Amino acid sequence: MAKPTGNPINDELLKIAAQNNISTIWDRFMEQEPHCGFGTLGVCCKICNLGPCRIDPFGEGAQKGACGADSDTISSRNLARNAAAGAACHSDHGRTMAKTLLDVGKGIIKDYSIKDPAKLKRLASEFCIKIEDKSDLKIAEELGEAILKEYGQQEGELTLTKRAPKKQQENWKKTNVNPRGIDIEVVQAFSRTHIGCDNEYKHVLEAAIRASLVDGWGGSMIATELSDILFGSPEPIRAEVNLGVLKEDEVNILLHGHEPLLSDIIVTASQDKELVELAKKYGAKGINLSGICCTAAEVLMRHGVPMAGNFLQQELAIITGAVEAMIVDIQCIMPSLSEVAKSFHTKLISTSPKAKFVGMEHIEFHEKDALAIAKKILRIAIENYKNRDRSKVNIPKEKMTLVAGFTMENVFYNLGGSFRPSYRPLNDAIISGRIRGVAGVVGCDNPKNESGLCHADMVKELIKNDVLVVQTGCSGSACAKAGLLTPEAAFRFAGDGLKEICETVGIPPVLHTGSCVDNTRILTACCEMVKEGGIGNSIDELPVAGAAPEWMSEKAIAIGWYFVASGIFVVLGTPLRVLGSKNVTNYICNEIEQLYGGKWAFESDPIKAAHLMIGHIDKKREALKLKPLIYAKV
Ligand code: MSK
Repeated sequence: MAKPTGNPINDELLKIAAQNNISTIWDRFMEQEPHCGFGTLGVCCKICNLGPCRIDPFGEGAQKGACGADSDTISSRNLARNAAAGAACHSDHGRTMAKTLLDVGKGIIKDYSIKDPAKLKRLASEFCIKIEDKSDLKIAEELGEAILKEYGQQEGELTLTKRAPKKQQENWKKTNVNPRGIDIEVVQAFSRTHIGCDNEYKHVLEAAIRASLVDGWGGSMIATELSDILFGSPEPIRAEVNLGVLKEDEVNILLHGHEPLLSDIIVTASQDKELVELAKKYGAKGINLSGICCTAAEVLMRHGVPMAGNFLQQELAIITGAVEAMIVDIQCIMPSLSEVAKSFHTKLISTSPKAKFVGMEHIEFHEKDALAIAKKILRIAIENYKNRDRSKVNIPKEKMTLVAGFTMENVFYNLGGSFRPSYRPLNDAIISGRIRGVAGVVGCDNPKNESGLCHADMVKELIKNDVLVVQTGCSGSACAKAGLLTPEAAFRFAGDGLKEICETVGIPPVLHTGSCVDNTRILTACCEMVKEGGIGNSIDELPVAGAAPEWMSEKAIAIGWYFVASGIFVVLGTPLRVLGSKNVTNYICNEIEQLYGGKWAFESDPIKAAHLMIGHIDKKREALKLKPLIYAKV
């Protein structure tokens, strides 16, 4: 019996899964319980073949691994490796975008173009590229080269770290974590944590921080910037979310994964008259695209493509029996999908040279032939419509509207209205006590929690207390499903101060800012808030906080680390696997604040976690001597 998901739609589809002996993530999760205590506490070491070794957390059994590593070394090494893997994943995504920009600039790739030339020029200037009278393509070529060079750079510093306030840059230099190049920091996190290398836990964690900073201020930030340049910067857009976006009478195609290169061109290809006609020939009314995971966020933000669901719903989407094809690239794609799909007609198509999946058809995607490959994949999906077994179709009715597409350029432009496009109105709203502060609530969903509820409960509590919330990833879709991402949500859920601002500007109290890599939009927003003035001279002085209530991926660890090292208080719903080491836990949850201004906290109750964040925001307001909240309740 699967664990209750806290979501009636999921529960209905899980009943169908159970009737058909289909195993889902909730079943497999239950089979893993009780989870290994050593692994959970971070005191299991599998790094070399002396082991696996484990430390007895109660102090009765072994206190050292065979090589002599203690719980401090083991847990910090594990954590550093997790962060490096997360950073590698995002940075490789950014690398693909940079290589594409370069090849677009050189004219080798023709199916993409420069959609935001103003942003191209702004970013090129940051990389010290002279604009002069160069064409957009020439600038793109030079920018692509400059960025790729930074991936391999051996010394110096990353260009985009210069966006950070002076104090953050000084903190990184003082503590010797200023990242030199993207690849070197990821590689070094692995080399330093090899058997017999770095074993002083604070020094090991320097490697975790360096690797994470190259994610936040390097690979991920590059991925976001280049996506905007190549696919267009998002603008606020209304769309729909939840499995109810699937259609009974259309060819349903799910776009799942992370890199927007394929998904964006599929949106273009899906409008091809010939393909639409082909769909009609097979008896469908049209082609219905929708997204899962962060690919959903990418095509939602730029094209208004509906979001079918978040990470935990990928198997359930197939169980609706109404999906002709699920097209995947990289990250967060469950290996179980092919097993689930055996009971239905859904075709699973993997596309990335970086990831193949057992049981999936692989049609490799190459940017040079982007449109042709996209059309080929769509054709396969359309031709599969005739195989849909109507007796197996169970599309849930539920869907919700949302407004997404907020970026750090347009969101506060919205706050300022067309006459005052700057961060001044946001800062003024915080100074005057209408908005208490800003919280980023981001990250995955996890069967350890009641699916999505932690996100929604935490966010409701925050906005009730006048905290403006910004979101990315699966957290964004969880809250969208709960109806929190519409301007109307301000009237139902927000405190009076936040409500007043949302009403004036016409924005939701919860702003969806994109995919996992787009967490860097939140970093950029913090830099802009500091620049605008009046609420702190560095990121750590701002009345802001972050949370990932249901995190699960290694990318979440890298994201959390780059926020902490940039001065932000980050609360996780389940702890990092360090609790087996008192020293490491104390270091990252307390001492580290002295070095960076940010720190970690762990709290599973979303309401209590929200109040940890509110308490932190209030502490910052007090330090800044800001006015009391206009409509204070708490
Ligand atoms: S998709 S990393 S489950 S947010 Fe980015 Fe969602 Fe987490 Fe994957």
